[in-house]
Formats: sequence, structure tokens, C-alpha cells
Amino acid sequence: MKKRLFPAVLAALLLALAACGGRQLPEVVQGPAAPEAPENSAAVPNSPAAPPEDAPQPPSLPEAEEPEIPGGGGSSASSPMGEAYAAALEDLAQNHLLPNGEDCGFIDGCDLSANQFAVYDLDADGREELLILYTSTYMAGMTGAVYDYDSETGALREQFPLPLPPLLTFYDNGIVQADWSHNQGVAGYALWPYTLWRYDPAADAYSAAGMVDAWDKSFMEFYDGQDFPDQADLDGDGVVYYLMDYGDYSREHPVDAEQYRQWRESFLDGAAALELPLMALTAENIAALREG
Ligand SMILES: [Ca+2]
Ligand SMILES: [Ca+2]
Repeated sequence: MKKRLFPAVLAALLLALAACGGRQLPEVVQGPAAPEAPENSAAVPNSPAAPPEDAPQPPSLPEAEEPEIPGGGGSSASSPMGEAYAAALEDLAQNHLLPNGEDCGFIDGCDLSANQFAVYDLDADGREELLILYTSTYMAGMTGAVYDYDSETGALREQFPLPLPPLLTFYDNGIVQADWSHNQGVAGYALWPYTLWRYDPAADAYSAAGMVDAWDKSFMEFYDGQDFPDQADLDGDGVVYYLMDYGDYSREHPVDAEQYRQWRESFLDGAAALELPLMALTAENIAALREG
């Protein structure tokens, strides 16, 4: 059987390229074994069965902006908070340590400036958080994290209960879409699975609101002991969705596109994605945080 490049691997390669500027990362970026694929559904270039143009693309990191607007709003500059964020970023750039002291697993030779940060009021609580998107490491170690500054203790506090893959979209109503680092199931090109997180003002933290995966029949008709659930595919497009509570993965209850749309809208409610002032992790950009 012809070897197939799975979306999971594509995303992994994409992240690795983003992290290391084309430097080859061998087995470490490929993740666990992916399911077998039909012979003719290859995603390699020039394949007759290449995905349609409107198929979801493996997630990628957005481009960092030019460094003329450090701080993304500026009010943190020269403040104790800006100083604390700058110190944390220095520790990240120089010692490869996250603000919680964890080692990032920096891979020698990776381009540090491919990592990104932003200082921005992500949760609309009136204070700017520090967002870190760290990719100069193995797939499993790539991290997206949000830190708030505690003005009483001077410490940084993580706003997510765990590190996430650095594939985050922040919406202006406090919802965050966190794309999974792997698309190893049978969603094919219909959907990139993700978890939605919701900001809780009372806790000043994000909590998981739900997650979604899909099954694309054109990708695979039989999987994991199951036939594709045609009875749930009401619109007949060969795609069904699985709406799940966080941490409770199950393919027991397939639904169709309309129910998925309603589910997503129940969280997003017309919210718009924030355009974040992402900066490359460079000494200049960190210094600019201090200098204001
Ligand atoms: Ca905030
Ligand atoms: Ca369908």
C-alpha cells in the first residue's frame, strides 16, 4: 500500500518548519501511528485525490508582526507587569524555561525567533496577559500558554489549567479555540478537531467547554470496529460530527452538520477572532517591552 501523509503528520511538519525554519525534525514530530488510509486518498502533491481547495488546512501559526508596536497596546511598558513579562520572556529565550520553571525542551539549532508572544488583554478583564506560543521543541512539548500578572505577589499565574498546543484562536467573548496537535482519527479533511475553552471571570481562568471531532466517510468507511454511521449523516455529505465534553472522547453519538453548527454557535455567539499583536521572541522585542 502506498504510504500516505496524514494530516496529523502534515501539521506536525508544518509546526516543525515554523519552529526550525526548515530544519529537518525526524521521528519525534510524527506522533503515534495513524490509522490505515484508503489507497487512493493520498495527500501528496500532484495526487489525483488531493483535497478540495476549501478543505480545512492543518493549523499553522500566524505570522509575527514587525516589532514597531511592542507590547501590543503599550500600557504595560515600563510597568512592574511589563518588567515581569520581559523577565519571563528572557528566561524563555535564554534559559528555555517557561514562567512556571518547566524546561521547554529547546532543540538546538531551532530559530528562537520563530517562537511568538503577545502582551494583550485576551480575556477583556482590563489587564494585559502574556501569551506565549513556543514551538522550538518536539511536537509534544510545543506550548501555548497565557499568564496574568499578580500585582500583589509580582508572580505570573497561568490562566489555562494545562499547557495547550500553540494553535490557539482567541475570540472577543472569552472563547478560545484550541486546535489539537494531531488529527489522527477519521476527520480527514472535513474538520481539524479542537477543544473550546471559556473564560470564567470569577475564577479569572479558562475552563474547557467542549470538544469536537468528525468522521469523513471519503477518508475511511470503516474504522475502529465501526462502519461509517450513515444514519446520522442527514445531509448525505459523508461527514458526521462528535460533540463531546472535555476529556470524554467518544464516537458513540454522531450528529450532523446543522447540530455541529448550533453547538459551535452556542459558544461563539457571533464573536469575532481577536487580531493579536504577535511578536517574535527576540532580544529586541523583549527589550522593547521594558523600554516602552
Ligand atoms: Ca486580561
Ligand atoms: Ca453530513
